[in-house]
Formats: sequence, structure tokens, C-alpha cells
Amino acid sequence: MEIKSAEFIKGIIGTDPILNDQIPHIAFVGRSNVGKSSVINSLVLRKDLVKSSATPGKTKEINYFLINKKFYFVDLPGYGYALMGAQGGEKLRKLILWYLSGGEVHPRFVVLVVDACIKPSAYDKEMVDILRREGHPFVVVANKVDRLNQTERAHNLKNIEATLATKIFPYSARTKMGRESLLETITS
Ligand SMILES: Nc1nc2c(ncn2[C@@H]2O[C@H](COP(=O)(O)OP(=O)(O)O)[C@@H](O)[C@H]2O)c(=O)[nH]1
Ligand SMILES: [Mg+2]
Repeated sequence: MEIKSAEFIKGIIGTDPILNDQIPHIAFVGRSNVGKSSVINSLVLRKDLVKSSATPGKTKEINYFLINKKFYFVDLPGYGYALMGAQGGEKLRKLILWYLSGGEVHPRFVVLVVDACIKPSAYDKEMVDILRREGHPFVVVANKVDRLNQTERAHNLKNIEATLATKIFPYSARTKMGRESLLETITS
């Protein structure tokens, strides 16, 4: 799919009229700092459509981006701090769970972004369980593979695949490795 347009629509913190407009959702979830925003930017070939985690505020909302006037890319808050119960964590956790398991939203696809350089966290596993239980179609993207040499890459990817018991997409938001096949998978 060629990206013709990508625009920020709004951030939401709960039920909202945008949920009723029939445009399919492709949702992005993952621990804070795994590169979720960077993955979205790389897919739409825009440097800063989605602001990096350095932008305060926006990362506490569910942000909607309209792509080709046809899909929403939905950027969920990072769940690193959220599930650890840090300040504000409970609120974020509830917001993520509301979106994924509240029964109100039926995303066409969920992209779970994990870090290729480290072992999946307990929360990554929990997220896979939630996605399976809810029956959401999903893919796991192992981002930042550009940081690994061939040996590390093979080793880590195998490890992540085994831990999460699912096939994964090696990816680099930096080099855009894997971009075409991921975009094809989630938009067709
Ligand atoms: N080397 C490398 N760094 C990345 C990649 N994707 C993101 N990063 C870096 O990881 C950090 C967090 O990225 P960001 O997209 O803000 O993560 P988010 O919190 O998950 O949205 C930033 O410093 C990015 O430059 C990647 O594919 N390769
Ligand atoms: Mg982000």
C-alpha cells in the first residue's frame, strides 16, 4: 500500500464518537520506549507524525491517525510504567485494557511491538495472552534489529518467538527493514 496521506485526528481517554465512524483500526501496543511511535512513523514514511515519548501528555492518551482516509493507526500508551504501577500507572493500564478488552472496540489488527535486543517482559507475555483471549488478529514486531549482529539477531529472534509462542516480524524503524511486508500484512 502506498501512503498518500497521514494526519493526526485526536487523542481519546475513553469512549468517544470516533469509535462509531466505521473506519477500521490498526492498533499499536508495546512497552514504553520499544519504538512504537518510530514504527508508526516508519510505516507512513514521516519523521514525526507521531511525536516521540519525549512529548509529555500525548503518550497518556490513545492517539488516532487517519491513513489514506481509509484506516486509523491507533497509538496506545506504552505499558512499561503502566503495568508496573508507577504513578498514573493504574489509569493507563485501565485505558489500555478498556481499548483491548472492554468489548467496545474491535480493531482489525493489533501490532504488538517488542524490543529485539532484550527478552520479552512479563507484560509482553500478558499482552499476547490478552490478544489471544480477545480474538484480535495480531502480529508481533521485534523492533531495533539494526542494533544486533547476525548471530545476536538469530539468537534473540528465536528466543522471542519461543517465549511468546508466536511468529514474529524482524523490524527496524531506523532502517525500515521489514516495512513493506508489515504494511502489507496489516492493511490487506
Ligand atoms: N536503533 C534503533 N533505535 C530505535 C528504533 N526505533 C526506535 N528507536 C529509538 O528508541 C527510542 C524510543 O522510540 P519511540 O518511538 O519514542 O518509542 P515508544 O515509546 O515506544 O513510542 C528513541 O530513542 C528511538 O530513536 C530502531 O528501529 N532502531
Ligand atoms: Mg510513543
